Amino acid sequence: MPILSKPRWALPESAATPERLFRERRSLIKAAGLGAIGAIAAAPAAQAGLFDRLLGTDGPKADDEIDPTADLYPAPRNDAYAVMRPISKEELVTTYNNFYEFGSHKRIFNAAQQLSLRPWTVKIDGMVENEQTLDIDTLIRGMSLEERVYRHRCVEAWSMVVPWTGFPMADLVKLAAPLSGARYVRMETFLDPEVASGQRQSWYPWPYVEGLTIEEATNPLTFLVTGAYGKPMEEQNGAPLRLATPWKYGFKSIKSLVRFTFTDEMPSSFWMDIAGSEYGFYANVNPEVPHPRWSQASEQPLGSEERIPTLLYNGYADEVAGLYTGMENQRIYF
Ligand SMILES: Nc1nc2c(c(=O)[nH]1)N[C@H]1C(S)=C(S)[C@@H](COP(=O)(O)O)O[C@H]1N2
Ligand SMILES: [Mo]
Repeated sequence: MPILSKPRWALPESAATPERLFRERRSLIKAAGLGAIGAIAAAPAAQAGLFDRLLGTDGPKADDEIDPTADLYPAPRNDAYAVMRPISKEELVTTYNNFYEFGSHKRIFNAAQQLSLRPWTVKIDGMVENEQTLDIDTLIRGMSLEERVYRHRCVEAWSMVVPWTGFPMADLVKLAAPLSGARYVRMETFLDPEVASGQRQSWYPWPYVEGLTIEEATNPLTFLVTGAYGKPMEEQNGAPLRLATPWKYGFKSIKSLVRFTFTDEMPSSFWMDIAGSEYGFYANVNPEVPHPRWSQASEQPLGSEERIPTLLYNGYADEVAGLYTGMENQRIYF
């Protein structure tokens, strides 16, 4: 992940046209060894649908229509969470992704369509009164969904602004009813190497794991996301359930969640296990604390050619700075 050499999104808007996506699908077809079809690929873009079918996918929006919770969208927007920046283009947010389960590059949106979103269960266990395994649709329908526009700041120094739909994580914590000794929540992504080619790369410590303190998990800003842009979320963005902690670097926003474990021990995480000297537990955004290998002073919004200054706690200091008072000597910024 966190190696930013030549940002592909630092291209003009025109580079993200459907035509460009079409060309990328063509190269995917070739990569899949379908050389003969590659010859047809010289045909006009009108044929894009044909190639989509050959690939067994209709692109990023393939299965919105079969989502059993689709009727819940769009959810009412909560205007308490506004951002003084333009919302990122949906076609960028759904085609430029970090999701190592499907590859360690940004163009995983086609591969991610392989992820089957139903049936999907979410397990709540550990130090709780109510251990349970919930069907995702029961969970989502049991919550009151709202839309919030959030910033997202990747540790690689690109950023985006996304209208997420979801519910406060505090509501899930309430459902779990943690025991008084529980201090952290450990979260886990699905594990299925047959579907996720990245998970066949055994040098990574799969499954992807992240953690929060209970205080962080119950902060009103901490959001469990089920949708984006007024629809159920796409696989590549972490469907059917992902975390959004917008004051932290993006790798904390763990995707495609299957498990929440309440514990009295600070959990390690996927990136802490890979490179603990570069990625810590708290990972709060701070422009003054550089990554060991690059500056965090500024960032490049997706689809923009101009860099903008990065803000302390990614602009959410009012909401979250209080969580860290008295912790100045700890590694809270990476
Ligand atoms: N399971 C899982 N969750 C993940 C990642 C990942 O590789 N696997 N990447 C993280 C990183 S580094 C970022 S920046 C965001 C990217 O979210 P997006 O693709 O929706 O923009 O997802 C985070 N959540
Ligand atoms: Mo990231």
